[in-house]
Amino acid sequence: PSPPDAVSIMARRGLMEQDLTKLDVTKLHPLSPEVISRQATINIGTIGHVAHGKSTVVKAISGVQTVRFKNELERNITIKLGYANAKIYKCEDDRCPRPMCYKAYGSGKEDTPACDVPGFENTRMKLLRHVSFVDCPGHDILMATMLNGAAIMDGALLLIAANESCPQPQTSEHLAAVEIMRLQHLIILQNKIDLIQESAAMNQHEAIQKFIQGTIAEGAPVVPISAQLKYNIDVICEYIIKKIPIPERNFTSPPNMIVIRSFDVNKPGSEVDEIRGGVAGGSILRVCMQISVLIQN
Ligand SMILES: Nc1nc2c(ncn2[C@@H]2O[C@H](COP(=O)(O)OP(=O)(O)OP(=O)(O)O)[C@@H](O)[C@H]2O)c(=O)[nH]1
Ligand SMILES: *[C@@H]1O[C@H](CO)[C@@H](O)[C@H](O)[C@H]1NC(C)=O
Ligand SMILES: *[C@@H]1O[C@H](CO)[C@@H](O)[C@H](O)[C@H]1NC(C)=O
Ligand SMILES: *[C@@H]1O[C@H](CO)[C@@H](O)[C@H](O)[C@H]1NC(C)=O
Ligand SMILES: [Mg+2]
Ligand SMILES: [Zn+2]
Repeated sequence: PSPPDAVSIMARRGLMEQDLTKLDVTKLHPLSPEVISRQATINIGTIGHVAHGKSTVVKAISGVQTVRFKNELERNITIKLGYANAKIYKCEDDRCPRPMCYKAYGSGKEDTPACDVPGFENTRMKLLRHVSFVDCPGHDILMATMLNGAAIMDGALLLIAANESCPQPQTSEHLAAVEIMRLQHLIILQNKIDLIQESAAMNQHEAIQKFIQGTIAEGAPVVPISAQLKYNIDVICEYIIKKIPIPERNFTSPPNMIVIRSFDVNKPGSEVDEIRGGVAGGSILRVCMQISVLIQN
């Protein structure tokens, strides 16, 4: 479609109008409505021990299943860095009770959906953040992959399974890794609380506090959740807004992209003259948002 059609299609889908001929790049900000309508501007990692629920919490927040490669599905673990975007909203009515007034949807959602809290259905919600998840593998042999992902994180969710003792080996290793990289903005998620009694959860809460004492995570919020049952996902949204600051982004400086993943888009057995290059995914430094680029050969 010609550009005016594209603009009107976006408007019909409830996205902010974006007319490139009128856009003043020097005035853009990571929270500009015309930016976050289409593009995530904050990168949030998920870290922690294998199978503690990193990919499940990303799915609960964004609606996107990050585990999609055949070998990942077979083994039910994350192998490559997963990628999923989510829009985070808050109800416009200040009387709407928290934490229910916070809500996340997938990236394609309109910018002003209706609130779904009973009694507030006629109120619109406001788009406050558009975040991009960097879903790390927790398996010990995939530590190098996790470190790649950590390079672009602005904040991270540290997942801890409530039905296992804390810390497990990669709980400590991943925390040490982000500590070395001076990633300060962490939210700890005590996951799988559907599997344990309240008293056990309280005991583990103490163990988590002891574990993070003296680390970069000291003082971080510890939120009990069930990623699978989507319990307390709204609390995570509230903390993402309140605890992970807006990174500085410069929309006019020359782009510099950190590549953290790559994909082969060719079918196995393709002839040489059919080969179409590949896809590099990563984050543009200075603007720093996750994108994928098709490299033509
Ligand atoms: N009961 C329960 N199970 C959960 C919960 N969250 C995740 N699980 C299960 O735990 C298993 C591992 O979840 P994943 O989300 O794949 O864990 P992960 O941390 O992404 O695993 P890796 O990426 O391989 O490190 C899956 O079978 C999930 O269904 C939860 O809140 N409650
Ligand atoms: C794989 O993970 C899904 C949820 O992500 C879960 O429902 C299923 O039981 C798991 N399968 C195995 C074999 O662990
Ligand atoms: C914790 O829960 C998971 C299911 O998510 C299960 O596979 C695992 O064995 C449990 N761990 C313990 C120590 O019971
Ligand atoms: C953004 O980068 C450009 C070019 O590198 C520079 O001139 C400008 O001052 C920067 N703006 C901000 C707000 O840092
Ligand atoms: Mg995973
Ligand atoms: Zn509301």
